[in-house]
Amino acid sequence: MPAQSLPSVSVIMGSDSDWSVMEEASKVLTEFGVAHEVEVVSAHRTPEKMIAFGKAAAARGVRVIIAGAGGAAHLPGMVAAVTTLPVIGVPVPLARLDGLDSLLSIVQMPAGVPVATVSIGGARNAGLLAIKILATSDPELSDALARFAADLEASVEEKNRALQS
Ligand code: RP5
Repeated sequence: MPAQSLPSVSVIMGSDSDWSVMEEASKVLTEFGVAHEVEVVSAHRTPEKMIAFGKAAAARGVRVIIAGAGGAAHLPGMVAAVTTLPVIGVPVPLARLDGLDSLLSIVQMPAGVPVATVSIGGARNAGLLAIKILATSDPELSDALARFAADLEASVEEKNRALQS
């Protein structure tokens, strides 16, 4: 496999049912040309896979892990416990409790094992945060983020002008 196609970001989720939320992370990574992988890894249903995955990720060249889960959302925290890589947690909203359960399961990590938690369903921001982490050592990605921010600002002003007219 050529070096440039090795995934820098790993997007994992507790179930394939999380994909409708988590695909927003994959989409923004693709927009920025960031090589990434997508995998279902369940803290409860495939615990041994989860530990092996977390322990091997850094050695495979992964630099950031985005982990989404819903309900009793233990995946981000458990993966963070077995890797030195930064882990970004995405609380996936389920049919009940509107994702508050997922948020609280992910955000209240004990001291020493951080997970950077985004908003409920905030997979796109998780992708952007992963890109920002990679951009600290990648000037091209940093430039792309600056252009992205300028476009965002311009789009707000455009909407503002439409409102005035
Ligand atoms: C969690 O259980 C998954 O992350 C998912 O959000 C939730 C429900 O999974 P399924 O029953 O839809 O497979 O571990």
